[in-house]
Amino acid sequence: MAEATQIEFPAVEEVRLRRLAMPLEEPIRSGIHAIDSIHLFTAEVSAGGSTGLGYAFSFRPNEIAAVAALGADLAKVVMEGRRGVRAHWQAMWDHLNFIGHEGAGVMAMAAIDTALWDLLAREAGLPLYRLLGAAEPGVDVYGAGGWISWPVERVVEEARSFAAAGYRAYKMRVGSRDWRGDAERVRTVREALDPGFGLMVDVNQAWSVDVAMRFGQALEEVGLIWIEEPTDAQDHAGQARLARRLHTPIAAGETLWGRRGFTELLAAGGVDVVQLDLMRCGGITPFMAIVPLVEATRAPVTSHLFTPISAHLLAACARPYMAEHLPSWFDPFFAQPPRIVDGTLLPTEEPGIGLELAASARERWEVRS
Ligand code: SMN
Ligand code: MG
Repeated sequence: MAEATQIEFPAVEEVRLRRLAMPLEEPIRSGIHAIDSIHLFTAEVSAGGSTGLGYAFSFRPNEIAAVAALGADLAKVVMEGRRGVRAHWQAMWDHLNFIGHEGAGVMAMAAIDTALWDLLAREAGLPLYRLLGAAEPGVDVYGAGGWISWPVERVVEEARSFAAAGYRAYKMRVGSRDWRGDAERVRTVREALDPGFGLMVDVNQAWSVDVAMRFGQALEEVGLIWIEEPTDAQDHAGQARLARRLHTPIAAGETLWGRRGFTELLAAGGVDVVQLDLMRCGGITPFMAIVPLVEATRAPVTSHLFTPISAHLLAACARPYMAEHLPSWFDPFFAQPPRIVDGTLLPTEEPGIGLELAASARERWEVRS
């Protein structure tokens, strides 16, 4: 019998919050986003000689400033006294009651909750996936990009670069005003790739159900892995209708907040692939509580961005689907890129999550207020 690991979860001694702002080399567009910079809010929680790290992100400086402002209040909450990780989460959740359980406050608590789980795993001397009860880590990974603002030739080039790097699939953006033109772009990319390499599209909620239906019907023969967020993320009935009527799977969930968001989605009929976003879920604590709700419907779970953390979380799922990686956005912030071997995303085997802010990122992009 192995010795029980006594995890005396220590009282939090320090919470270090940072904001970083990384300009993109060129602005890009999705169906609803115009993005020229990536803004990170990070939380480093120290106790017992270890430090855990979590983060949240946005595209506008004032949004991440709002996250950081509420994060400063939540840092005081976790410093109030010694609690377990879930008790810290509940204390932060209760603290946000007045201002609300969606938006900036939930993003801030997600970063702190992630840091607490990282800290707990480090204190236990285990990679997070083992602490979450997973045995065999490793999940297929797909590359994300293919922006609407790019010429299709550039989308083809990026898709081919992910395929050459061993990724299993590639997600490109559609969602322009010209759905037929988008369909042509998808056919062009599909024809340029080996048949065995997967292709999915992300509408980012830009279309009506009717336009998404026409687009999906026009591309049924292409064999897309999924059509992501085809319409308004809160139109669960519309998404369910698309999922019933189209052969191509419908993926959604990244824009939903917490357990309530997913219970509403599933109650309305759900979609074929359910995508969880770590910061909108509210952190690892609710993420791992939402997964069983989804798996009870037999829908596979995929995780939106947060690639190095998703490697641990998806390993702990019964039916994990592919993880997403958008290297150009997040890899420059951290000391190590995610471990991807032959198209499989692997979590670190070191204690914790394996995230560490890169000194170069702090020097170049830290916002010092
Ligand atoms: C996405 C996420 C964040 C910004 C733009 C686009 C997209 C994805 O929804 O799934 O990566
Ligand atoms: Mg998406």
